[in-house]
Amino acid sequence: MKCRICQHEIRPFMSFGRMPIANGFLTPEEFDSEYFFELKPAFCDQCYAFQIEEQPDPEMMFHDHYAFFSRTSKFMQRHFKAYADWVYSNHLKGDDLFVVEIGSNDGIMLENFANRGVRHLGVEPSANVAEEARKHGVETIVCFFGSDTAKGIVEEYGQSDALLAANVMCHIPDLNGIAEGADILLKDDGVLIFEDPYLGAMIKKTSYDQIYDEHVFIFSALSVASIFGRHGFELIDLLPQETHGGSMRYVLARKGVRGASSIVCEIVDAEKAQGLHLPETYEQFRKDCEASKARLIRLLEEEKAAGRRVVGYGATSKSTTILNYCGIGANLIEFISDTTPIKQNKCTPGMHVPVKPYEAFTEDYPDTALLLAWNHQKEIMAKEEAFSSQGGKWISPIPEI
Ligand code: DWN
Ligand code: SAH
Repeated sequence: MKCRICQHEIRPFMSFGRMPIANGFLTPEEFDSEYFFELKPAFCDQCYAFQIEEQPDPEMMFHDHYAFFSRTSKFMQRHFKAYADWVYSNHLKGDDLFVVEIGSNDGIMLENFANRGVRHLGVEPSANVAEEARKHGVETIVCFFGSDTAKGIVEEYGQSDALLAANVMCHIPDLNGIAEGADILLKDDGVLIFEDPYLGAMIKKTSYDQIYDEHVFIFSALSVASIFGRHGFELIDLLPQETHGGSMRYVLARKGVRGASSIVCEIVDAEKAQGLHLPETYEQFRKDCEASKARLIRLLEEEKAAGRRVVGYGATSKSTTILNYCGIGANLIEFISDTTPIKQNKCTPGMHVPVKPYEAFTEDYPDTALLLAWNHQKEIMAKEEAFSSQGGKWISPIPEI
């Protein structure tokens, strides 16, 4: 295969096997026509882009019945208010400000700009979540962001002061097109700011569940500097985040226009010390994934042998990789509870575990809960004190089983 960024010849270093669409929750009538592809990660040692070999077409993943609504986590609502406030205080100056967000989902971040009366626009291809954003006063257009979209926005609204994103840049295969779009859209001193799950955290925690169809890339400072450096942008700041199991916020501007923080060099050095630029790091990651898989299966089999009821908590996209890679189905977990209505009373992609409303968990506590939404551990542990204190046991597949 060729690297999506620099066209260098690269080879996958492992396979997670046959995978369905991670957010493709389905009914039994749809089992026969379910789509599968092989999930194989690869690393490019020329431009440092960690990527998957094959990604299904974007339209198969993002459409008018997309299953992920950002507002389901109260913690993330607070996070996005803080993100928006930080952008406003640190990167927006002057009057008649205009902010664009890629992948604005249900408006969780942009509503904070709307509330301040800042001109804003969300670009969101999944029509159902975009509709939810509009209900919160967030102006949204339903389409994929790219250079053509950027031209259209400039014609209608003018250039923007900031182009923002969260957990979407890593979903987009044509990042060269995104960088071109950013160049068209942004004013001369405009900023491109985005955050995504961080490669350094994924390697450290063996959080291989970050790898699924939507996540075509997992970024590091090294790769982001290299990808956007090809298009006249430079990294001027980096802010590590605890969200989604360990993320990084990247701040970019046109080369030479704004000063760069010393943290950029510090983090790049730390990434080299961690070996994120070396192929052998990914060989070790493969071994760590295999060991993690073996431990999780063994633990769930022990629960079953002891006659204990195990239920999954949070039908995350990430869990599609865990369940399918480890072969965990209704044989090992009874069902998964999730608060998202569109996922409820359907089955999980690939392994077809029933997804039930949250009440199915609280009304008849299992012996053990498999915490598939491990990235929301703090929020969930606080919410489920009653389960834990009556003897309920948790298994978290990541970071340590
Ligand atoms: O990058 C992405 C991130 C932002 O969101 C997307 N590609 C898709 C999605 O990934 P995910 O599905 O792994 O995200 P979460 O936030 O880990 O999903 C949490 C799931 O757990 C949701 O379905 C809601 C559910 N949940 C729950 O049932 N009870 C969540 C919380 C906090 C709860 O208390
Ligand atoms: N920003 C939100 C949503 C992340 S989920 C959050 O952090 O919670 C990823 C979102 O990006 C989905 O809503 C999806 O429809 C959208 N998306 C995917 N590809 C896109 C593209 N090329 N342009 C704009 N949005 C895209």
